[in-house]
Amino acid sequence: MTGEPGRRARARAAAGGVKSKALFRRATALMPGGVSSPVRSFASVGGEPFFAAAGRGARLRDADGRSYIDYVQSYGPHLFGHVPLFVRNALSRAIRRGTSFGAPTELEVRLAGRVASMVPSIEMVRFVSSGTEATMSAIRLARGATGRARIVKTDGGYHGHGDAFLVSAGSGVATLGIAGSPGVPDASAALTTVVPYNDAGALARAFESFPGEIAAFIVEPLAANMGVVPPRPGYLQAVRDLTRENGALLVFDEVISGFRLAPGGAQERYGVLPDLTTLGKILGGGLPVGAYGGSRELMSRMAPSGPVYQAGTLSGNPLAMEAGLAMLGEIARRPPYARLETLGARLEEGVREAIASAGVADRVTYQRVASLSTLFFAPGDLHDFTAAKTSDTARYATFFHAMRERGIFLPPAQFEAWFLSTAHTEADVRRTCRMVGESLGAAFAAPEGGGR
Ligand code: HOZ
Repeated sequence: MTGEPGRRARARAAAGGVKSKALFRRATALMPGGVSSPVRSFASVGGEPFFAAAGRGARLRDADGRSYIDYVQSYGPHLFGHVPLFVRNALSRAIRRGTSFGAPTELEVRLAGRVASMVPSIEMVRFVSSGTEATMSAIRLARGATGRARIVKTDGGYHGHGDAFLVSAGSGVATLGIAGSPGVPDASAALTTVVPYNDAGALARAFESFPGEIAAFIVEPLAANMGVVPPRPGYLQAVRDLTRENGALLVFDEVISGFRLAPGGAQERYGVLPDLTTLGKILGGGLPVGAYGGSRELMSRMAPSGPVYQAGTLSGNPLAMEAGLAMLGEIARRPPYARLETLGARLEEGVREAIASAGVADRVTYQRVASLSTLFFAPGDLHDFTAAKTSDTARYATFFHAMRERGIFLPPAQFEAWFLSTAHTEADVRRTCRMVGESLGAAFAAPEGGGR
């Protein structure tokens, strides 16, 4: 899929495609907000979403035939772009054998072996069907193993939509300005303590306030659901030491960072090992999958080896396992990290030049780690969610639409990451940087950002 929108195409894009509009009308009558996950609705940037028809490599085509350079990449699974050939081949092999069995398969054993050999802290793993399921289960295990009920998470940290995590959460929760969620019982929310990201002192104080009560501290080692906010030097080691000293487990949510920052994820990149790790996204190569893992001793507490219960009809689904094996196999055969770093550095350089040329360096910050980045409409180095939230989200909305009209699909929300894949080309990146320049102009032309 190619196609660079000229002025006419841009005008069409601004108006929204006819087919997407019709689909959205039907969808809103049948599904809440017309979507299966809130961020897709464009609720925080205004306007109507386009409907995806097909993806290939770095490109996404919408229902009206318009093509975008895609930096959403399904929010992370597509490390090699949409449907790389090796995933397609693996899936066509797998589907001939069956879609789900309710019995264990060799595929699970092979994928578990790969995960254990790649992720430094994992000896045993349990497969589930989503990142949310992985984090919910990891916390249940942490509570079961420690006999404690309280968990600590970070402000703006997002760990899926389990009750325990919908307290000061990032991602779609932050985007929609929802503090928590009706339906989460107070008694459940009361067991979650929130501390700022990148603040080990605050975690130390939480341990002082609740001595002997905290089962686990769960954290994205590289925060990517408040936009991309890297850990400060020493932060991850400090929380490792604090959890150990206080008899609590450290849970790294690597649903986004797993296999993306290094074969062993953020724990390999930063050299700090958690007790439990949650995985998803890349692990399933675009199919619904999640996993959690840790030491043999800890994981053996899960049923049926141990008493902590968790189960799933589609867990270890053979199609997802095949796609996962294909992804991790490709990572082992052709490690993508040097290429992603080169592309990421080019993108960063170009975006920084665009920011400087637009004369908005005092109002915009670009933060990047490897293939993950965010352009914040706020100044300075941002270290936590309080700082990230100072972003001018109305300007982000105008910027998002200006980029979309120019054929670049960014997350329709300020507090999400841009995802690069190995399928993006240098030309894609150059074009993106030019469009960033034009779109910053549009965003700052409007007195208050605008949105739609
Ligand atoms: N959990 C994804 C990363 N923030 C967003 C996907 C979604 O909420 O639909």
